[in-house]
Amino acid sequence: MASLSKAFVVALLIGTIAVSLVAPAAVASPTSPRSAKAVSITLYGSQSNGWGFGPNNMTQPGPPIAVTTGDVITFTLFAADSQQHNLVIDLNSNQIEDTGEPHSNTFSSPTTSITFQYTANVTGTLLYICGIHGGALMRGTLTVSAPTAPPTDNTLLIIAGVVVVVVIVGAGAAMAMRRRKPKPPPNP
Ligand SMILES: [Cu+2]
Repeated sequence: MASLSKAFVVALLIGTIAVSLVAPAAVASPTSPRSAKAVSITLYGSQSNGWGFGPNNMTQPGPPIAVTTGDVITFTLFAADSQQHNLVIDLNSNQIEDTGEPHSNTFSSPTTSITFQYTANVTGTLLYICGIHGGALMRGTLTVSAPTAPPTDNTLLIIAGVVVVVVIVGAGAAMAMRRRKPKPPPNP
Protein backbone atom coordinates (compact mmCIF):
# COMPACT_ATOMS: atom_id res chain seq x y z
CA MET A 1 0.00 0.00 0.00
CA ALA A 2 2.87 2.32 0.76
CA SER A 3 4.18 1.95 -2.80
CA LEU A 4 0.72 2.65 -4.21
CA SER A 5 0.34 5.96 -2.39
CA LYS A 6 3.89 6.76 -3.43
CA ALA A 7 2.84 6.27 -7.06
CA PHE A 8 -0.07 8.64 -6.48
CA VAL A 9 2.21 11.31 -5.00
CA VAL A 10 4.58 10.97 -7.98
CA ALA A 11 1.62 11.37 -10.35
CA LEU A 12 0.52 14.52 -8.51
CA LEU A 13 4.06 15.90 -8.68
CA ILE A 14 4.22 15.29 -12.43
CA GLY A 15 0.89 17.06 -12.86
CA THR A 16 2.01 19.99 -10.73
CA ILE A 17 5.24 20.34 -12.69
CA ALA A 18 3.25 20.25 -15.95
CA VAL A 19 1.02 23.09 -14.74
CA SER A 20 3.91 25.19 -13.44
CA LEU A 21 5.72 24.85 -16.77
CA VAL A 22 2.73 25.74 -18.92
CA ALA A 23 0.79 28.22 -16.78
CA PRO A 24 3.28 31.14 -16.89
CA ALA A 25 3.25 31.08 -20.69
CA ALA A 26 -0.55 31.15 -20.72
CA VAL A 27 -0.66 34.06 -18.26
CA ALA A 28 2.08 35.99 -20.05
CA SER A 29 0.58 35.94 -23.54
CA PRO A 30 -2.39 38.33 -22.99
CA THR A 31 -0.20 40.94 -21.29
CA SER A 32 2.33 41.16 -24.10
CA PRO A 33 2.27 44.74 -25.44
CA ARG A 34 0.38 45.47 -28.62
CA SER A 35 2.76 46.52 -31.36
CA ALA A 36 2.19 50.00 -32.75
CA LYS A 37 0.72 50.17 -36.22
CA ALA A 38 2.09 52.42 -38.92
CA VAL A 39 -0.64 54.46 -40.65
CA SER A 40 -0.07 56.44 -43.84
CA ILE A 41 -2.46 59.27 -44.69
CA THR A 42 -2.26 61.64 -47.62
CA LEU A 43 -4.02 64.99 -47.17
CA TYR A 44 -4.61 67.79 -49.61
CA GLY A 45 -5.42 71.16 -48.05
CA SER A 46 -7.11 74.24 -49.40
CA GLN A 47 -8.23 77.44 -47.73
CA SER A 48 -11.54 77.46 -49.58
CA ASN A 49 -12.21 73.71 -49.78
CA GLY A 50 -10.83 72.25 -46.53
CA TRP A 51 -9.08 68.87 -46.51
CA GLY A 52 -9.28 65.76 -48.67
CA PHE A 53 -7.50 62.48 -49.26
CA GLY A 54 -7.08 63.64 -52.87
CA PRO A 55 -7.02 66.99 -54.69
CA ASN A 56 -10.55 66.51 -56.05
CA ASN A 57 -12.45 65.42 -52.93
CA MET A 58 -11.68 68.11 -50.37
CA THR A 59 -14.48 69.01 -47.94
CA GLN A 60 -14.94 71.18 -44.87
CA PRO A 61 -14.91 69.46 -42.46
CA GLY A 62 -12.47 67.09 -44.07
CA PRO A 63 -12.56 63.30 -43.99
CA PRO A 64 -12.60 61.75 -40.51
CA ILE A 65 -9.43 59.90 -39.55
CA ALA A 66 -9.54 57.06 -37.02
CA VAL A 67 -6.52 55.33 -35.49
CA THR A 68 -5.65 53.34 -32.37
CA THR A 69 -3.70 54.77 -29.47
CA GLY A 70 0.01 54.33 -30.10
CA ASP A 71 -0.29 54.20 -33.88
CA VAL A 72 2.36 56.13 -35.74
CA ILE A 73 0.72 58.28 -38.41
CA THR A 74 2.75 59.54 -41.32
CA PHE A 75 0.93 62.38 -43.06
CA THR A 76 1.86 63.22 -46.64
CA LEU A 77 0.77 66.82 -47.17
CA PHE A 78 -0.05 68.79 -50.31
CA ALA A 79 -1.46 72.30 -50.74
CA ALA A 80 -4.05 71.99 -53.47
CA ASP A 81 -4.39 75.77 -53.75
CA SER A 82 -0.64 76.50 -53.58
CA GLN A 83 -1.16 78.55 -50.43
CA GLN A 84 0.80 78.11 -47.22
CA HIS A 85 -0.73 75.65 -44.77
CA ASN A 86 0.40 73.51 -41.89
CA LEU A 87 -1.20 70.51 -40.23
CA VAL A 88 -1.83 70.76 -36.49
CA ILE A 89 -3.01 68.04 -34.14
CA ASP A 90 -5.56 70.16 -32.26
CA LEU A 91 -5.41 68.33 -28.93
CA ASN A 92 -7.94 70.59 -27.17
CA SER A 93 -10.21 70.93 -30.23
CA ASN A 94 -10.37 74.73 -29.97
CA GLN A 95 -9.72 75.00 -33.72
CA ILE A 96 -6.62 77.15 -33.33
CA GLU A 97 -2.98 76.14 -33.02
CA ASP A 98 -1.80 76.36 -29.42
CA THR A 99 1.77 76.30 -28.18
CA GLY A 100 2.89 72.74 -27.73
CA GLU A 101 0.43 71.15 -30.10
CA PRO A 102 2.13 68.86 -32.60
CA HIS A 103 2.32 70.43 -36.04
CA SER A 104 3.96 69.96 -39.39
CA ASN A 105 6.15 72.43 -41.17
CA THR A 106 4.37 74.72 -43.58
CA PHE A 107 3.71 73.38 -47.06
CA SER A 108 2.49 75.10 -50.20
CA SER A 109 2.94 72.75 -53.13
CA PRO A 110 0.17 70.82 -54.91
CA THR A 111 2.75 68.46 -56.40
CA THR A 112 5.69 68.18 -53.98
CA SER A 113 4.65 66.85 -50.58
CA ILE A 114 6.13 67.17 -47.16
CA THR A 115 5.67 64.50 -44.51
CA PHE A 116 4.76 64.87 -40.86
CA GLN A 117 4.84 62.04 -38.37
CA TYR A 118 2.62 61.96 -35.31
CA THR A 119 2.41 59.20 -32.72
CA ALA A 120 -1.22 59.06 -31.58
CA ASN A 121 -0.58 58.95 -27.86
CA VAL A 122 -3.56 61.12 -26.87
CA THR A 123 -6.74 59.04 -26.77
CA GLY A 124 -10.02 60.76 -27.62
CA THR A 125 -11.81 62.65 -30.34
CA LEU A 126 -9.42 65.35 -31.50
CA LEU A 127 -9.27 67.64 -34.51
CA TYR A 128 -6.70 68.05 -37.20
CA ILE A 129 -6.59 71.62 -38.45
CA CYS A 130 -4.57 74.05 -40.47
CA GLY A 131 -2.75 76.30 -38.03
CA ILE A 132 -2.58 79.13 -40.54
CA HIS A 133 -6.24 79.21 -41.60
CA GLY A 134 -7.72 77.71 -38.43
CA GLY A 135 -10.28 74.99 -37.91
CA ALA A 136 -13.08 77.30 -38.98
CA LEU A 137 -11.83 76.91 -42.56
CA MET A 138 -9.78 73.72 -42.44
CA ARG A 139 -10.46 70.94 -39.96
CA GLY A 140 -11.40 67.29 -39.61
CA THR A 141 -11.85 64.85 -36.76
CA LEU A 142 -9.05 62.60 -35.60
CA THR A 143 -10.45 59.81 -33.44
CA VAL A 144 -7.87 57.97 -31.37
CA SER A 145 -9.35 54.86 -29.76
CA ALA A 146 -7.82 52.81 -26.98
CA PRO A 147 -6.82 49.35 -28.19
CA THR A 148 -9.30 46.60 -27.38
CA ALA A 149 -7.92 43.87 -25.12
CA PRO A 150 -7.02 40.73 -27.04
CA PRO A 151 -9.08 37.67 -26.10
CA THR A 152 -7.47 35.70 -23.30
CA ASP A 153 -5.92 32.52 -24.63
CA ASN A 154 -6.58 29.74 -22.10
CA THR A 155 -5.50 26.93 -24.42
CA LEU A 156 -2.30 26.12 -22.53
CA LEU A 157 -4.05 26.20 -19.14
CA ILE A 158 -6.71 23.83 -20.46
CA ILE A 159 -4.01 21.49 -21.79
CA ALA A 160 -2.26 21.56 -18.40
CA GLY A 161 -5.54 20.81 -16.66
CA VAL A 162 -6.20 17.85 -18.96
CA VAL A 163 -2.68 16.54 -18.30
CA VAL A 164 -3.31 16.70 -14.54
CA VAL A 165 -6.66 14.92 -14.83
CA VAL A 166 -5.20 12.18 -17.07
CA VAL A 167 -2.28 11.62 -14.70
CA ILE A 168 -4.53 11.45 -11.63
CA VAL A 169 -7.07 9.18 -13.28
CA GLY A 170 -4.26 6.98 -14.60
CA ALA A 171 -2.71 6.70 -11.15
CA GLY A 172 -6.11 5.90 -9.63
CA ALA A 173 -6.73 3.21 -12.25
CA ALA A 174 -3.29 1.72 -11.62
CA MET A 175 -4.03 1.57 -7.90
CA ALA A 176 -7.41 -0.06 -8.49
CA MET A 177 -5.88 -2.70 -10.81
CA ARG A 178 -3.17 -3.52 -8.28
CA ARG A 179 -5.83 -4.00 -5.60
CA ARG A 180 -7.74 -6.40 -7.84
CA LYS A 181 -4.64 -8.44 -8.72
CA PRO A 182 -5.31 -12.03 -7.47
CA LYS A 183 -3.06 -13.42 -4.81
CA PRO A 184 -0.30 -15.66 -6.19
CA PRO A 185 -1.12 -19.35 -5.91
CA PRO A 186 0.23 -20.96 -2.79
CA ASN A 187 3.43 -22.85 -3.21
CA PRO A 188 2.93 -26.57 -3.60
CU1 LIG B 1 -4.36 76.42 -44.37
